[in-house]
Amino acid sequence: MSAILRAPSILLAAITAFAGLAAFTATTAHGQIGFKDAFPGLVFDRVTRIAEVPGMPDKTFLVLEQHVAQISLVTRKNGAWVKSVFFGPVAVNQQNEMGFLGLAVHPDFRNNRKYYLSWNPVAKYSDIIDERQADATFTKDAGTVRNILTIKDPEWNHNGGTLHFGKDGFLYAGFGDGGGGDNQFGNGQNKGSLLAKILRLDVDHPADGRNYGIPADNPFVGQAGFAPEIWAWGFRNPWKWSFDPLNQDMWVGDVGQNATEEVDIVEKGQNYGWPNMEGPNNYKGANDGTMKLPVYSYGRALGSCVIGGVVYRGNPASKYYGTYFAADLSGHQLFGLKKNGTGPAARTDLGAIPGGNPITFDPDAEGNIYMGVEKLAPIYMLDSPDLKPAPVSNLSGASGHQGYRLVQGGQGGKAALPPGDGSGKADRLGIFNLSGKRIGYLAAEDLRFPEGIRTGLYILKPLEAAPEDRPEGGR
Ligand SMILES: [Ca+2]
Repeated sequence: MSAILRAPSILLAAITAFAGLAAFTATTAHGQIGFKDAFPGLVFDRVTRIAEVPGMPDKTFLVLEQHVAQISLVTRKNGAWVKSVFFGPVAVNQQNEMGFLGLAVHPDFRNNRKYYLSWNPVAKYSDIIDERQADATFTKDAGTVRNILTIKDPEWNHNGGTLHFGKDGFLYAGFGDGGGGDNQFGNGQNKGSLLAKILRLDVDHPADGRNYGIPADNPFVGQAGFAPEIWAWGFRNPWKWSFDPLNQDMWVGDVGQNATEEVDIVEKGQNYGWPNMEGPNNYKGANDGTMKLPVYSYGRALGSCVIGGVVYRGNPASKYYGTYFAADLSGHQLFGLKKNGTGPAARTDLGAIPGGNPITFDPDAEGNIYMGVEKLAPIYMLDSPDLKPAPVSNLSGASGHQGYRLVQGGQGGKAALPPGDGSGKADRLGIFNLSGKRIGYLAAEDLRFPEGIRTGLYILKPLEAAPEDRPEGGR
């Protein structure tokens, strides 16, 4: 990561300069993806996470600003996006890669108001995960905090810090090798260290003197020498990673040392090789025969610091459905990867990144993809006719009904369907899980998920009345 330290006075000047910013328009070549200002009129400093909050009455995001050390609430109000302070600013370590690094909203946030923040305090050095709570309005942090994990970290670089909940309800957290260079602290293959690892924690059931529980099916539970928190190991700096919203594949961008950047689809219990290997190549050792190869890697001609991205699941009819969008910090090129069976992923270059070094990609419930950059700037949204949600009425469902749409939702939240997409013509929509089983209904006029349906990815289909509950006088 490049070093950009900014004095407060410069920050103020930059804010002033941005006040008159006209609508951002990207020029795009044929077949390329453009970028538009996702929240016109708003700017953010070094955005490391753009997390949609499920179940809110208006579309709402929590935005993490790395060095300002603030969580901003961004909400759609009366047709405009409004930014307010949710939490902070607080004092953090502002050395380059440190600060506010990761945020995950609890799957049951609408009931327990809990969220998780990973960050670095001023004192040198540590990686912290805290559990925090929103207040009853869901628009501000309540001030309650419970430390989940504090890891001593020898250097300012290679901290990782990305957090996400899995569909299994457990919190996954990635951490780098401690920093310096060339794995100088020996954490890459140290099975007892939480650094250079992806961890899986049960934050709802603290046990055995820890502030979290160890899921019983974590891969190394009971194995001598292994920290039981470990889900996967052998990473250098898994700065950004994400789950494919459809199938939970864990796509990790692991930043390389001298020559090679790598993208892994991480499997439970597997070793990704650092520092024996850098990308697919032997580095300070060799593949011991168990180390997994990346699904994609690239050299210095294309960049020097991979920024892991997200898999697009916004529209099953799009040519980009299932494409992993990512970029390089210095390469400034958006690229797409598509998994080729079990073989390596194929890369397509999709356009120049505007306005700075990308540092995070995050999706919203409809599958739109947002990008944060390493300076004071707008948040961008990937923009292409191939990334628009398709009208329900234009899609054929396998069942022969008029159409379907894949949405994220649950827990009483309102399904976000664009107005006029045809779903309103049906009296109601069936909610199907990804196995095709109908688990409930949305009234078309209200579009609220029943409270009992857990937040997740569902298929909605305009539906005729089911035989068991046809209204009186119905067919
Ligand atoms: Ca570090």
